[in-house]
Order: sequence, then C-alpha cells, then structure tokens
Amino acid sequence: MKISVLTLFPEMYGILKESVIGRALEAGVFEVNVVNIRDYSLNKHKKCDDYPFGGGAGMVMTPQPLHDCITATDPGHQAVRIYLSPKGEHLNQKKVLELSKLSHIVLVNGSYEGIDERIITLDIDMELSIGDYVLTSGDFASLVVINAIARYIPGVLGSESSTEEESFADGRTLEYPHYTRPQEFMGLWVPQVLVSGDHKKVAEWRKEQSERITKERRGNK
Ligand code: 4FL
Repeated sequence: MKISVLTLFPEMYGILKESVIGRALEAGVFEVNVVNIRDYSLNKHKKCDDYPFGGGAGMVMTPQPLHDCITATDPGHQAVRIYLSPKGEHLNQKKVLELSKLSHIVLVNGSYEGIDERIITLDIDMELSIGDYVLTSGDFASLVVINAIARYIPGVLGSESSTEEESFADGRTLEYPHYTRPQEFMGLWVPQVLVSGDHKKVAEWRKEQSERITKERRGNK
C-alpha cells in the first residue's frame, strides 16, 4: 500500500517517523510519499494561491500547481484521489477498512479557503471529512486518515494489539473498560470478576459493559 500526500507543508508529516507508524515505514510494510505542491508551481515566485473571483475573505489555491502535482504523482489515474474537505463524506471505521485495501491513494490537501473547484471536477474521486469542524489545512485530517488506515495494514500493529477486538471493529460497538495493576488505586478497586480467573464470566462482563456504554453514549442504535 502506498499513500501519496500532496501538501504545501511537507514538514508536518515528520510526525510519521515516530512510534508504531515510524517503525512500519522503516520496515517497508507500507509507504508514504510526501509531495510538495509548491514544487509544481510554474509561477516565478512559486505562488500557489490567489484572490477568489467574486470577492470574499481568504485565498484560494490555484489550479495549475495542483493539477500538475496530481498528474505527476498519479499518471494514468491508477490511484484513488481524495480531497480532504469539511464538505466531504464523513470518515468512519468501515471507510477506513475499505481504503486500507487499495494499492495507492493520493491525499490532496487544501489550505487557505480551499482549492479551485475545477480541480475537484477534473482530478478528484472523493471528498472526505474527518468531522464537522474547520482546520487550518487538510493536512491535520490527512494525518488522521493515514494513521487510521495504517492500523489495518498487516505488520503495522504488533501481535499484542488487534483491529478485530476493539471499539468500532463493527463500526458501532464501543469498548469495555480496561484495568491493569495495581488492584487498588486511590481507593478504587479493579472489578472482582476480572481477577476471578473465570474466563466465561469475564467475557460476559465485558460484553455487558460494551453494550451499556454504547447505549449510554451513542443511543440505542
Ligand atoms: C478537512 C476539516 C477534513 C475536516 C480546513 C481544511 C477539513 C479541513 N475534515 N478544514 N480542511
């Protein structure tokens, strides 16, 4: 699996060198290809934005650098090209799993007030939102998407963690509470059933807790 990220802020992706994702990239389990959109600007000052036609606040990313950058990154349109946008389809765990099965995805990041609409028409397959709030750039959303997808790539998570037995494994049910040592902390005790050694009782307790928490926090869906 290869993820190409098209951005005006390539340094933001330095964070991917850290921790679990960093180790997986090092091991070649998957690949992240960070591309600087500015390198494709034909403007003498490498400008990538301009004032919006019709007026209004903020700047809009111009089509030429984006179009050339997308075309150079994905010649022949083999990849699924995604524009991160508050107007996009909402990301969820089911969508993450689907994306993790693709061989190449291109994440296109706008900043300022957005990108020229003709790029979406000409070059983009899907607009994706990570939630109903506004960021300073799509790059924060791209980092979320990359991280969520990476967890499904074989060899990224250690054998001690699993993508099957967790919150949202079914896209719906929330996880039960977790406890570790010590058995008592600040007067609070680990539920007796978890130290009973009765595996069947433990499984029943966890299922009840999951169902209770899901109902309380997400309604009876
Ligand atoms: C992208 C917000 C995806 C939520 C500003 C530029 C955004 C975003 N999901 N805010 N892109």
